[in-house]
Amino acid sequence: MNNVQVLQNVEENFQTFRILDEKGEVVNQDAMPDVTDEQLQELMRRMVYTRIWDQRAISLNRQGRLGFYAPVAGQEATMIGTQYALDKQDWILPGYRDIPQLVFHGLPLYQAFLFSRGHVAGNRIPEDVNVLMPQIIIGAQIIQTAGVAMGLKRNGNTNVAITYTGDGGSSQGDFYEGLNFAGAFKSPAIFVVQNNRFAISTPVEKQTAAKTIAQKAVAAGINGIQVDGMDVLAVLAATQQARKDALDGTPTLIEALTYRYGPHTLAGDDPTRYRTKELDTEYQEKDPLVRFRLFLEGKKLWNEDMENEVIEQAKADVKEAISLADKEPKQKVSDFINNMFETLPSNLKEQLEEYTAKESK
Ligand SMILES: Cc1ncc(C[n+]2csc(CCOP(=O)(O)OP(=O)(O)O)c2C)c(N)n1
Ligand SMILES: [Mg+2]
Repeated sequence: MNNVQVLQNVEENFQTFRILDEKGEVVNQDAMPDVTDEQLQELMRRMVYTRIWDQRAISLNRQGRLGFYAPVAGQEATMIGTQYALDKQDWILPGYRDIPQLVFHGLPLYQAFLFSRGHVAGNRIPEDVNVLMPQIIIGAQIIQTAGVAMGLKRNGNTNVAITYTGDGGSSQGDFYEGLNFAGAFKSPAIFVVQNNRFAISTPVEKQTAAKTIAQKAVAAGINGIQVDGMDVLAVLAATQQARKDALDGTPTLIEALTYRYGPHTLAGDDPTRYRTKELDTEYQEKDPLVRFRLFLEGKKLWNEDMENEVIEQAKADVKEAISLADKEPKQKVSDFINNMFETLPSNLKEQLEEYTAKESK
């Protein structure tokens, strides 16, 4: 086999894994994850809940009541499906958009709102919630994940570490280092690339010459799978398998094909300047909630009343969380400095004194 054939051979082996098609029909019964009817309903509940809270967060941001926010609509199946496959004791190393995974892993919603405001109390993760704070630096959590997973294994733990990045993040040097390290040390790690086709305005076609991001696993000697990231059942099944394999010594790179309907963040990018209407429509027709709703309705497991109940619950929870976040004492500059360092560098001592004096008035 020559080099071209080797590459073709690799690429042919990375077909998109899917269980439900766009109409909610099962196209891959053999791969169906082993879940009860109640668990299927819970997956739907979580996706609906996330979409509503995302809408509320966007409007709270516009009212000036939230700070940094990266919308998630379109990516619910990837976020919810991967987290649902985890054990409570597994560790999540998230990026800035991955707030739903943290909340369903146990981070109180009001703390997610405080994180959005840049308040340090948003990063005081409760003791029993195994998540790190969201990483803003693209790709920085990937090597850490290989290390956290290695630590879990060395301590005799039977848990995994999972991390999330984007199509853009997969171009960072840290991405390759992390995958390689995890493979070499058989770290129980799962790397999820949420390929939403854009890194802010840069299309994925400019990100790599590789046909898939999943195939990058090959060079690291780990498992790789490309999954339809708008099919919650496929995402769940792929992550359950990845978790088993991770504990058996083989990490997995999961590339989830997805789309963000909204802007990159609420800081002002305008998607109409870098995406076409046709592309938006193409992905809206794959919507994870529509597809899964059709599937559940076909099994008589979902109806409008159930949906409305979740919508009301999500709205009420957001209201309560924002009022809890409002009760947190305002962050002072002196808190900020004190929280950053155990031993203060000399150049900040003067500033700390200055702010402490100002803020105690
Ligand atoms: C090291 C680094 N470089 C640049 C940035 C600025 N930046 C923030 S988000 C982003 C795009 C990331 O795109 P992708 O990885 O596809 O993630 P997505 O937001 O689409 O989920 C960039 C370049 C950053 N935060 N960190
Ligand atoms: Mg992206």
